[in-house]
Amino acid sequence: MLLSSKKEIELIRFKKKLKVSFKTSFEELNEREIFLVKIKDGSFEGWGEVSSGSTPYYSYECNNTAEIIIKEYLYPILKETFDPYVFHKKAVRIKGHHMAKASIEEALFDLKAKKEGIPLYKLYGAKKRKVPSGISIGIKPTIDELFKRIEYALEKGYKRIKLKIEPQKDYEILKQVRENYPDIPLMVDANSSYIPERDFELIKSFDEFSLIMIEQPYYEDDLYHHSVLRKALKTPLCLDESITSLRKANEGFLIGAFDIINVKTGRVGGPIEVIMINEFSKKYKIPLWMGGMLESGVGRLHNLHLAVLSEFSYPSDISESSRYWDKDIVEPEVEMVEKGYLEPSDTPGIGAEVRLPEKYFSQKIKI
Ligand code: OSB
Ligand code: MG
Repeated sequence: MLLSSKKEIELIRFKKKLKVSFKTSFEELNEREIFLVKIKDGSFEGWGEVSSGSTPYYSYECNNTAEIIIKEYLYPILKETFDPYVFHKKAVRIKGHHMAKASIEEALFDLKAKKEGIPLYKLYGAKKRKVPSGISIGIKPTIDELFKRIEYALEKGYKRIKLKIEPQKDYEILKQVRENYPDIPLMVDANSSYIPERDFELIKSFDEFSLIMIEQPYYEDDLYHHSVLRKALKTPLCLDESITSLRKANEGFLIGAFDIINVKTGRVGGPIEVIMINEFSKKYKIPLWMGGMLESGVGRLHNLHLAVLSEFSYPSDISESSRYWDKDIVEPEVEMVEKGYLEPSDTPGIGAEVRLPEKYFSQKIKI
């Protein structure tokens, strides 16, 4: 009896080596710091992931800020409730820190789904279907290394290839890629590294490459210049960093700042906000797709259960476990169910067991 009433939150951090280094316009990573939260209620365990990574270079959040927010401000809410909907409402008061909030909300939903014996996607009211899987390729030092990576992606059956770009590492590279691969489904992601006053014409020149979309060229807090660019571009414009909530999706829609949204569970603050953005997008016919943050299997499985929501149409950035790690921490690992497609499983919750590495840093807090 005593044991089964045991409530606890555990914060787990460890470094994990990436199989292939990943360079974006903001950093180069050879390993990723994984930050998991586990919430225990009796014999049930819910898992969530802080998707920020260790640096505040993608957005202002990082694992250290998330740890403070969880311990100082989210833990007190957990003392009041384990209901993810009530938790969400009470956490609204905390400004920003969406990745911290999302990790707890994910763990609470995983816990709830496991208690009810159903997979997460059912709890979200989604229908199971196959989600087309895409891959994000980092900036490479040579064109041959980039071609090798493109060959890998094509061989594995990924439904679209996203190339990371930054000023100077863009036009010539894209030209060579298109000369060698004229027909592959291709897009680019600039991670807010272009400057409106300087790079407007340069970005417009990418129109000649028949890209599916251009993702986040300008600063994350600049919806206005994206709306100016969108009107001048033939290629659809997709926003990632800028869309931090349903409110921002609405604001961006009203001023015509994007055609497509890359939805990330962490960036928007958790599953409930993702579901609200899905409803909004249904109403205004905005295409969505599920992004990624190089999460471990825990975060990616959460993303996968949300990627089956109705408005998610373009291939996701959820790739197989083997694209990131020698061995993922979930069992079974994330694998394609058919060439180029992923599908959430019907096992309760995220649908996998978590296998932590031998060494990790852990803090347990009784609730
Ligand atoms: O901008 O989409 C991004 C990874 C880390 C931070 C930002 C981004 C990315 C990716 C990789 O593009 C997506 C993934 O495979 O998880
Ligand atoms: Mg992006």
